[in-house]
Amino acid sequence: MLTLSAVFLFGLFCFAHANCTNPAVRREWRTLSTDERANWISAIQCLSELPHDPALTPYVNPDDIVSVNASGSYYDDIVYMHMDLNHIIHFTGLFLPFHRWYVQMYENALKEKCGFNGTSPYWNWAADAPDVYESTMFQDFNPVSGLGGWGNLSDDAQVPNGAFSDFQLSYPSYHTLRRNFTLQPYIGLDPTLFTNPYEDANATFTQSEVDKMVNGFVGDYKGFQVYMEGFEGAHGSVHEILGGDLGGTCPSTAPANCTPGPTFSANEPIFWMHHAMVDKVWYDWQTANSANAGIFYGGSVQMIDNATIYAEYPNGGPPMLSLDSVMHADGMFEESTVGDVINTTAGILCYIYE
Ligand SMILES: [Cu+2]
Repeated sequence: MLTLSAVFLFGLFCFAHANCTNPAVRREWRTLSTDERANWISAIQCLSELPHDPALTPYVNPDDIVSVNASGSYYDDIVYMHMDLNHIIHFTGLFLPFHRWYVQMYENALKEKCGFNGTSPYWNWAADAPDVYESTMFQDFNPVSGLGGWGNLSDDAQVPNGAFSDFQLSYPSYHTLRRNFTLQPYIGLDPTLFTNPYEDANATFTQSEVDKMVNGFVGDYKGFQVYMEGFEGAHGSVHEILGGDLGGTCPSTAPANCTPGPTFSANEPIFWMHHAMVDKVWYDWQTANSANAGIFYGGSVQMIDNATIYAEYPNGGPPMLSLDSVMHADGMFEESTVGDVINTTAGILCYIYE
């Protein structure tokens, strides 16, 4: 016979489990031990050696990307999702929730398929903003635990050292990982969108900029997202300052119609640590003021064709999104809603940041 207290205890257990009482703690890359770094890196290399998953089913099929390469790896498949969904996950309300979800799905894949036993690390780029080129992130050439340094500019900016010096990528064409330090990435771009074209990229992701984001925009989800993601914001600047794959530049092997942009930026393993940091800043903002917790606002349609329309809809135009909006997973993972990931210790998530 089930006593009342047994029912109560059982209920309490389920309640506790579903409500994330023991969240994973995401830590900064340089606080990880050498073994922990090697474990993350070897799991990534393992994903890049697993075969293509035929379940990959592009949803958007934009005409500015190449088609699926069935000879690619499982890592390439995950990159391809970001290429396919590019226009619905950037400059729309999905930017923050999709990338939060994407980092978690990636971590799950590292664990389930490749023996990763940690939690997603982040790169605190604010700490390196004063001198990104000389950052310790890019000075660890250990072939097992080091991220490697800057690319060789006489060899298509391919990274010549560290654990990813032979990291094989399939999109937009076969190449190995590239990094090309670019301090002023905005010169020559549309000056109505990039209004400060000579700005140094690292000026936009300093600690004082992070503080401005975390402590500002109280109750203003749109304002927070746009400051982070908008033109010359911290998110894009980190992508651009690393250039190469993270900057979405086309490799020399690419077809002539290759379109540079955010699409294949997940080729760069640092992508995941960059987006964990973007997520951390969002998390810090969400927890900085109760008016920020759980709020969401944004449209579903990218509106970046000109400055006038962008000014009205910087995080997407109608139809508007809600916490119930479903995020596409291209057949690779189970689909989730925005509401499933709005809180890192509820829904399908259970982690905090150190
Ligand atoms: Cu992205």
